[in-house]
Order: sequence, then structure tokens, then C-alpha cells
Amino acid sequence: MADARSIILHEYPSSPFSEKVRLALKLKNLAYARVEIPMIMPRPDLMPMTGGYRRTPVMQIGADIFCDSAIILREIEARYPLYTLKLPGHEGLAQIVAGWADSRWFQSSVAVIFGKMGDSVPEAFIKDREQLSGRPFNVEAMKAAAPMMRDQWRARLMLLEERLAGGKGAGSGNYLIGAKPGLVDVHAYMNVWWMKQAVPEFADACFESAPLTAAWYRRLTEAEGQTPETITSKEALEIAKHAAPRLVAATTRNEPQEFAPGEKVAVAPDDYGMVWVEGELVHADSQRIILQRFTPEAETVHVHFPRAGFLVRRA
Ligand SMILES: N[C@@H](CCC(=O)N[C@@H](CS)C(=O)NCC(=O)O)C(=O)O
Repeated sequence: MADARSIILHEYPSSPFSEKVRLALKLKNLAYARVEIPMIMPRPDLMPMTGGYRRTPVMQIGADIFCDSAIILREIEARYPLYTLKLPGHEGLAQIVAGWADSRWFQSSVAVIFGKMGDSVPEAFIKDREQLSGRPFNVEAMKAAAPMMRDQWRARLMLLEERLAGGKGAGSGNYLIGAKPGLVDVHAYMNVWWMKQAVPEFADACFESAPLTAAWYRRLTEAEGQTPETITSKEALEIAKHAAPRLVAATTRNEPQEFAPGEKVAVAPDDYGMVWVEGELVHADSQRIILQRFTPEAETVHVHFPRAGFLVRRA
């Protein structure tokens, strides 16, 4: 069992991608610590650990740093297999569902939520997200698109309703694949959770024609889990500094770009926030790449990224 600081989640309460991880940790009843990072840059104690990756959440286990919820969930599942979320039928499919929930569905959530907030979106937040995406964060355009985006959002929610109605066998219909919650549920839950927090009257109106989804959502929110200890970003940085990364075989196999261990490479998300993180390649396989980096603040860390959705080039 994990002790309270063996898993450290760098996150902020309103972050929907962090909520995926919080839900997984609850379902698995794992103890963890959290650092509440600001919603906008700068994050001076986190950057020495991630090498510049600036999206949320980031998970830290000692001097191993995990960037992106996909690799975070993969690692939690690998290190703490009980209770398992990688149930039969969830393998592979979970990340396929994530690809859908995190892109098109997430974009319709963004338009509905920020369209509703309208002029109350703080200027500093707008500036930060413009810098992140390299595009205007146009609240007026979101406001104008919000009614159409509500249709889009509901259409996606109703796919969950279809899935839940389609279950066969005892207990199926409680969760998206069968009788127990797993990774597919975690990924599908994110946009529903965010809408329930941010525009609850719209989420509830959608639930009126989606009773199975409303009950599924409620079931997931009932997971209790453990209350995380909040630690400071400085404490987390100290933990990284005084830990060594977990030993990992320096291997690559059948790399399409023929990367080899020890090469200097750079990794960046392929959609937005394209900050290239440079380091020495330690290990790469089809789903994970690990870079070794050194900074005076964090000393030696291993930074882990997923492969799907992240570009890798020689540095
Ligand atoms: N693919 C990433 C997406 C993460 C993401 O876009 N998170 C949002 C917050 S929920 C973000 O990074 N916003 C900018 C920020 O926090 O700096 C993942 O799955 O973790």
C-alpha cells in the first residue's frame, strides 16, 4: 500500500483532467499527497521537475515525474494493481475513449463553460491560455457558439446513455463495461464531472433524458477513497531532490525513428502547450518514453510521457 507521500499529485481543484486521476485514486483507495498548483503559470517549483511541461495534472513518485493523465493512470495501475481499473474489456479501449473524451467532447465543454462565464473569465487566465495554445482565447466566440456546443455536448453524453442501456448480464448497465468501474468509466466521467461543477443546470437538464448516465455518474461520485494530505511545492521538490529515479532497463525496441538509449531527444504534446522537454532517452516503447534530466533544484529525475499524443524528435 502506498504511504501518503509516495504518490504526489500536482493539480488544482477545478482541473477536469486532474479529476480523472483523483477519481482513479479514490476507486483504488490509494493514499496520496497533493500540491495545489496555480491555475496559470508561473509554477517555479514544478518546472525543474517536468523540464517545462506545463499542463495539469503531473504526478510525482519520488524522482519519477509523470506528465499527462494517460501515463499517470498507466503507472498507478502498474504499481498498485489492486483494486484493478484495467478490467477485462477496458484494455486499450480506455485510451481510445480518452482520445474522444479529451478532444472533441472536451472542446464542447470548454465552449459551453467559458461561454457561460463570459466576461467573468479573468484577463490573466485568458492571457495564460493564449500563450498555452498559441491562439486567441476568444470568450465572445465561445459565447456565440455555446448554444450549438450544448447540442454537441448532449449528443456525446447520450452515447454514454446508449452504452449503459446496451449492457447485458447481471449488474451490467451500472458501469460502461459491465458491473464494476474501470478505466473506460474514468475517462468518460471527466466531461460530465466538469459540466456538473461548472454549469450544473445544463448537466441536470441533460440528465433528465439520460437517467442511466445520471445514476452512473452518481455511483462514481460516491467513491470515497482517502483524503489527500496537502504539501507545498517546495516540499515536493525536496522529495524529488532526495530521491533517485526508479531503476529501469535502458531499452528501445523497433523504434520507427530508431532512437537508442542515451540519445538526446525532445518531447512535446502534439495539440497545445507544445513546450519541448529535452533530455537523455532512457527507455522508450510504444506507449511510454522516459527522459533523464538534471537540474540543480531537482537533481536527477526521470520524466515519463505517453507516446500517443506526444511528438518525439532528436534534440
Ligand atoms: N492530455 C493532457 C491534457 C491536460 C490538460 O489539458 N489540462 C488542462 C487543465 S485540466 C491544462 O493543462 N490547462 C493548462 C494548465 O493547467 O496549465 C492530460 O491528459 O493530462
